[in-house]
Parts: sequence; C-alpha cells; structure tokens
Amino acid sequence: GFPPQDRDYHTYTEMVAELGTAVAEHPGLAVQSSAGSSAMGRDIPVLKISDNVTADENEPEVLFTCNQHAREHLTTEMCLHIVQRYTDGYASDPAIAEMVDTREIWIVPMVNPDGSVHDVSGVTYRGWRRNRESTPTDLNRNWGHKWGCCGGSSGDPNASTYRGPAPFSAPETSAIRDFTDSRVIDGEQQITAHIDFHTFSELVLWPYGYTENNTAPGMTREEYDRFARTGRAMAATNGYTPQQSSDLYVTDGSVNDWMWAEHDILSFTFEMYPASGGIEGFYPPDEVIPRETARNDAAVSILLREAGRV
Ligand code: 0X9
Ligand code: CA
Ligand code: CA
Ligand code: CA
Ligand code: ZN
Repeated sequence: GFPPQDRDYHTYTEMVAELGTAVAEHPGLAVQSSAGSSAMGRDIPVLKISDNVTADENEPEVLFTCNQHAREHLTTEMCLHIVQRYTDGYASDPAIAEMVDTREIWIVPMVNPDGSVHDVSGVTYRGWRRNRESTPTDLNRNWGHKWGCCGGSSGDPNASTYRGPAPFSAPETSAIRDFTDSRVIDGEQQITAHIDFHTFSELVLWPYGYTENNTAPGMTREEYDRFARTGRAMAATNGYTPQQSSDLYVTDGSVNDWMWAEHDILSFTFEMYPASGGIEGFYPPDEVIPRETARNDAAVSILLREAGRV
C-alpha cells in the first residue's frame, strides 16, 4: 500500500470500499456496477450518480475515467472527489442537485487496477505506467482509432508506450470500450462528454492526438472550435494550459481520439498537478489531494453543463 506519509491516497481495496460507502449512504443517488475485469482478474468498478439512479432516464450522460496510468494516483482521488461532491453535496448545494437531477454521471476511478496495485506494492514507489499483462501495455496507446498509425506509440514490448499487439488487446481498454459501446441506445450514444484524468503538467487537452492538424476526418472546423472553446473555458477556472493534445506530442491509440471519432463524445484529457517535475511529479504528498481535486470543481461543472448542449 501507500507509505504512512501518503496514507490519504486510496489503494484499490480502499477505493472499492469508498464506492460502497457512497452507495450505502446515498442509495437513491448512486449505484455500482462493473466495466469488466483487469488482466489479473480485478473488477473495474463503475459508479453511476443521478436522481432515480436505478432507471435509465433520458438525460445527457457524462463519463469520468481515472488512473489509466498506474502511477498517476492523484487521478483516482479526483474521481473519488467527484463521487463525493455529487453525492454528499446533493442535499445542500442546489447547483450540484440540478446537475445530478438532469444528468447521468458515470465514474471509473481505476481503469488500471493491476498497475495501480503494483506501483504501491514495494518498499518504494515503482514508477509503473502500464498494465500488468505478461507483456505490459500502455493503455493510452491501445485504443482503436488510428491505432499505431503515426509514430505516437511504440511497437517495442519493452517501451513504456508499447501499444500492445492489436487495438483493444488489453482487457482494461476493451472493458471501457464495451462499457461505452453499451451506452448506445436506439442507435444513439448517450454519453456526450468525458474527461480522462492523468498526471502531470496542468494541461487541458483535446483531440486529435494522432495528427497535428486541427481538422481531420471526423473533426470539422466547427467541432474543433467547440473543443477549443470548452477546453479554454475549463482551463480558465483551474489555471491549466489548454491545447490540442498533439501540441504536447503526437500520440496514437489514445482514449480521446477513439471517444470522439467512434462516438462523437466531447472527450478531454486533464493532466493534473504539478505543472512540471521529474518522476517525483507522479507522487505529490497526500496533503495536496483536497486542494488539487477541488481545483477542478468548476471545470467539471462546465463539462456537465456542456454535455447538455447538442
Ligand atoms: O502520454 C499520455 O498518454 C498522456 N500523458 S501522461 O504523462 N499522463 O502519460 C497524454 C495523452 C494526451 N495525448 C497527447 N498528448 N496526444
Ligand atoms: Ca502526508
Ligand atoms: Ca436521473
Ligand atoms: Ca440515460
Ligand atoms: Zn497518464
């Protein structure tokens, strides 16, 4: 688990317990389900938050995913913070209640549970990024849109950005793909907006990642402008830097490209605190968790509101 000085971070077991507590305390607002299993057989829990939560209502759906990359533990705390804000905050905050009543919010706090557990299973942090298949895959290079197309991933099984042998070869990416596909009802994708949380660099990123061009097949000028406008509006609230993801560096097989190209989901990556650093940037002290998760409250609210615009 986490060392004593970082005990406020949640291990996999503690994350599962936290979701159980949220459901127990708010049975009318939260239900837990499963997206599937990791390579080592761990469950990948999904929490849904809404009014009349056991019913599939005709409300815009929004997805938050965290911890694709094992060592990016602050992102799990971000997803758990969203869980708490939209459950515990329901009774006292009318703005929260309005969003819970008019949206269906899906939260996956640990997309990569095996990697996350592995990263904290030694005497010191392991600096692990990928999943825990026998040949580990970088999950954020394993998505199926333009997989491996453009030099934005590695075909070398030893590389930290190894894309895997085929698109969606990793159980974790195929689980989130299947969950997302399952939200297509009567031919219409119900999820309209998504944030995949990472660390670090304090960035708001939008697709495409595989090309440096702004427009490309499936991305019109108007659509690009909506990404840029929404991304900049969110970044104005948290002080992050907004940019197209390929302005940082080109990636192929990343989650945002697939979510947008396959499902027209307004899909962003947030790179959380800190702004810069070396390997220690992945391990901010647990004292910063409250500040650095609440820092994204307004941005999350903006995305939820934007999710209701067609
Ligand atoms: O490389 C990644 O997967 C993300 N950065 S991280 O340091 N958390 O690994 C960034 C993905 C965003 N996409 C592009 N930069 N194209
Ligand atoms: Ca501490
Ligand atoms: Ca509802
Ligand atoms: Ca619905
Ligand atoms: Zn990452």
